[in-house]
Amino acid sequence: MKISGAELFIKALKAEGVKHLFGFPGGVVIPVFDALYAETEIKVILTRHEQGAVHAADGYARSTGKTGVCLVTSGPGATNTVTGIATANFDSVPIVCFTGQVSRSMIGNDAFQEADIVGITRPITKHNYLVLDRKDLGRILKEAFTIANSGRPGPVLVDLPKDVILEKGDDEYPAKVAIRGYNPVLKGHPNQIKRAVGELKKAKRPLFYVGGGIHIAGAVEIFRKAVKKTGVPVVHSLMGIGALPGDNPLALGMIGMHGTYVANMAVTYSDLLFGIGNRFDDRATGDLSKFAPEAKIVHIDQDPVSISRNVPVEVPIVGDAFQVLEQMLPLLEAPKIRDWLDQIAGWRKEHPLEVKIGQNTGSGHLRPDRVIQAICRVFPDAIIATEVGQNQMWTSQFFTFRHPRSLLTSGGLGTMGYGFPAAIGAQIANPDKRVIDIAGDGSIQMNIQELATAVQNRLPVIVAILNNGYLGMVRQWQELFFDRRYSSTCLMTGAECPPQCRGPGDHCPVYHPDFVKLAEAYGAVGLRVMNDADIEPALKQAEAIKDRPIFIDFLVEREFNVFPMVAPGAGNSEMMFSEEGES
Ligand SMILES: Cc1ncc(C[n+]2csc(CCOP(=O)(O)OP(=O)(O)O)c2C)c(N)n1
Ligand SMILES: [Mg+2]
Repeated sequence: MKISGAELFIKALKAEGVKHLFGFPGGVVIPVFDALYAETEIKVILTRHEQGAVHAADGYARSTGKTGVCLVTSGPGATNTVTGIATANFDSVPIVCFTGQVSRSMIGNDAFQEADIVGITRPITKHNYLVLDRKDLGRILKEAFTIANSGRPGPVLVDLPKDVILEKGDDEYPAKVAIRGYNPVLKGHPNQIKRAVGELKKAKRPLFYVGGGIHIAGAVEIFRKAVKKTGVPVVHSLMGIGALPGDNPLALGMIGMHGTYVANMAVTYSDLLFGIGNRFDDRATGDLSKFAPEAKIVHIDQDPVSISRNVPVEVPIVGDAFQVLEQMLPLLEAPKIRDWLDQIAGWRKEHPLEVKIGQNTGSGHLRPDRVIQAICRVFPDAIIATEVGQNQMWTSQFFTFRHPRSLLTSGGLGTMGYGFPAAIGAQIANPDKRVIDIAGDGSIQMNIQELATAVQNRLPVIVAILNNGYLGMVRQWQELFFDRRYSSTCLMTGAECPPQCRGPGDHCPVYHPDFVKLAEAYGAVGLRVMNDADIEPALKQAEAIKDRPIFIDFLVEREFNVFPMVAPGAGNSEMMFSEEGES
């Protein structure tokens, strides 16, 4: 039977089990949206910006492991996806992004709304395609879904010229494709596995160091078994959060720039660092010459390119983290590490990451750490998204994550504006869970238009804005390294401000925008919290609302910093700590 390209597209989505598609229409993709018009199996979620569509597909994918799908038009629609695609690429998130393209005869003519999106996204996709022949469409669609969610997952872009969308052709959608040169290795090499097990057994100061790959591979449960069997303590990167419940005694926390003292000390003095699904990224390693100087390194990773890229690895194991751990588990033995565990307990006591009650810094504003701890008490099992900046780091420090895939955060690219649309995608994928975006007042404004998407779809996403009136993380760097010259980081600036302001004071204008009114204008609920005593009641009020998004504007202390901090260029053990009164 002959069907149009658009009809084959719908057939492919159904065959792939796609239930939700995040999109935004435009001229060349009208026929595709038309084919979706009467569809009941696939629900189209109309976002208000293409960046929102990609982040929503990303949040959908990260929270479930399923492939997120989006569809946008050519030209500006396509270019608006770039940040979302780069975000997903950096964090290995499976997405298939469909873009419309001008008709084949117009490509290269500077046609209306033409953009070379395949050229633009080549370095930020796992793979991308421009479909130039209708007879290739079925195969390309199958390849796109296969590549996105196998091996090390990532975004795949498929650019669909308008005339290919319209052209009638065969209706075949292959059940399987063999892709030349693409064969992800899943099982680890048995000899390497034996070597790794041997190193772990004889180590005196071993550490597991896990990254996002452990969630992607669905390896959290088996990893927890490995930890139980060996008694080896665990540190993680930002993306590895949730691999071990944060309150497990062997969980030392995050390493790197805003890692815990105990994790950074342990990594510095370890003699065996056993990496699983991590990248040895610079935010985690600090100065490489001072990173784990005494450690032998074992590294399990799906992507051979990640191995020995930043640090030399003694025992490389290419493979899927789940499958490798499955091979390894029966062989693992517990090393004798009593002294090491005692030393770690000592570090933990020296600088605990805890908040001292009753130490407001004087301005009467809330402490962000307490807000996050309250969110954790009221919603211990929620899926948490974050924006980027201090809000993100405080969340990693003060929310106790217990479940895999429960933190959605832009780790590699650090994309402000990611959290809210990602939370929307996660809420659609997980209607029975509570999804909370812990946001900064700067970041939330980058995709604020998605409030309309959340209201329209009756999504009870909670957005907890840690409103400090600053692009706080940049302001923190200015405070610490640029003599408090707060250049372009205050979000409250008005005509009444002194030139070259160096901090908040009586002169500050009122907050703007008014997030409560803004939420209400969209048909959401807006709450404002200014006192400690009101934090939990506001969260409980939000908990009771199930049919609308809720913005909670937490007015936090304006100049509160994230500590400990490894200054840029320093080694992980060279941490800066807070001033008096902060923890
Ligand atoms: C799209 C984008 N632009 C700029 C930055 C640089 N940046 C990192 S953190 C930050 C401040 C974020 O401010 P806010 O959202 O208020 O969070 P806070 O640090 O105050 O919690 C900025 C500007 C970024 N990460 N992403
Ligand atoms: Mg801020």
